[in-house]
Amino acid sequence: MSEIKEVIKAEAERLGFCLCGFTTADPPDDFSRYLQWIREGSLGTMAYLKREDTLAKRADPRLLLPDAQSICVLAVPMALFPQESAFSVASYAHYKDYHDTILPMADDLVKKIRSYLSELTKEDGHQLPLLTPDFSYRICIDSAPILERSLAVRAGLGWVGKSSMLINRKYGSAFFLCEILLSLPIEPDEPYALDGCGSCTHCVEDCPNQCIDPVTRTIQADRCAAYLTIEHKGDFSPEQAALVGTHLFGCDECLRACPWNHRTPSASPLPHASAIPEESDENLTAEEFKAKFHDSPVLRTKIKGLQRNIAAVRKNLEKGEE
Ligand code: B12
Ligand code: SF4
Ligand code: SF4
Repeated sequence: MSEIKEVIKAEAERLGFCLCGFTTADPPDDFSRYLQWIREGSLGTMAYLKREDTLAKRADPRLLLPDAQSICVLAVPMALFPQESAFSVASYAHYKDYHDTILPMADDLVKKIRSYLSELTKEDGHQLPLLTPDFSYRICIDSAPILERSLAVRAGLGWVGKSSMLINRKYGSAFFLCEILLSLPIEPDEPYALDGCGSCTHCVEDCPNQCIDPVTRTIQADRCAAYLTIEHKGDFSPEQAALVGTHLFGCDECLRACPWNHRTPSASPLPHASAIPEESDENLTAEEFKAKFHDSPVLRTKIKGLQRNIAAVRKNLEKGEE
């Protein structure tokens, strides 16, 4: 059983995943932390995070794949790009939309597992009832209702930092997570039991909006510049516009502040987006916006959202000059 795990880990590395660990498909112990965060109610317009059906799935991943027996948790590294403009753009927006680019990597891994198990079955000349090549699976990347960071801790990838980011000793926190739920019974890895944050509070101090709670290791999302510039629907109130600061799209301040990211290997297998947002995008037509950002996560804000962000940043920069 552990041989298949080693085969999958080696294949994951070959495909460009920097981390790969396994956990069971059992409900995560800290769903209560999620519920508490929901109750505190700093969701802003992200109401989808508290829908009854998706809460149930976060509480029990087997609702996403009824015969799931194990979960393969993977990470893909990204570089933290230097900020070249006063209108700052999160590093992940330098890459093509990661939902689209990580999916084929995970699909390839599933194909490799299937062909490995087919070969094994042929070689052995008999059926392996538990490790069948006819296994079922489900890939989750960000948008599925699953507690990605909790499962990553349980699969041994790292710890949840005060910034609420999942951090690994070698790769810091500049990476994306992806899970493959499998009907195969693969031996789980040891959960990550250490806390690499210690007495550090750099992210708490550097967060421009003081929205990090170092005790619960969650953030007050409706004050977070990443939320406001990516997820917030509708216009900004004057207070929200001020909280946007100089962030045109997303925010990396708590990643940049983290000492674990200062020695992160910067190579990423992910392809760069055709364009990154800039101040002059306020003049784009809807068609030009779609064409410019066709492969970028910026599409999520829609043209109105991007123009709203540009207007807020410009005003904040002007205020700073007064
Ligand atoms: C909603 C969301 C957001 C919201 C809210 C973020 C937040 N911190 O809650 C907003 C829009 C603000 C956001 C911003 C960003 N996001 Co986001 N986001 C999500 C999403 C969809 C859900 C997160 C969520 O449920 N939050 C609620 C809190 C309560 O849950 P949680 O963070 O998982 O917290 C758990 C841990 O704290 C855990 N826990 C486990 N063990 C322990 C131990 C201790 C001691 C403690 C205290 C807690 C704890 O319990 C909690 C419940 O499970 C996930 C994808 C997913 N499906 O999980 C991506 C995700 C978290 N985001 C991601 C990224 C990359 C970002 C940004 C960096 C993007 C950017 N540059 O702008 C920022 C970073 C901001 C930040 N500090 O978190 C990555 C993070 C990868 C990583 N290394 O951790 C994810 C996993 C997406 C992915 N597949 O890669 N995001
Ligand atoms: S993404 Fe920015 S605003 Fe949000 S918690 Fe991190 S530093 Fe604060
Ligand atoms: S900056 Fe310090 S406190 Fe914040 S997540 Fe990184 S190590 Fe932890």
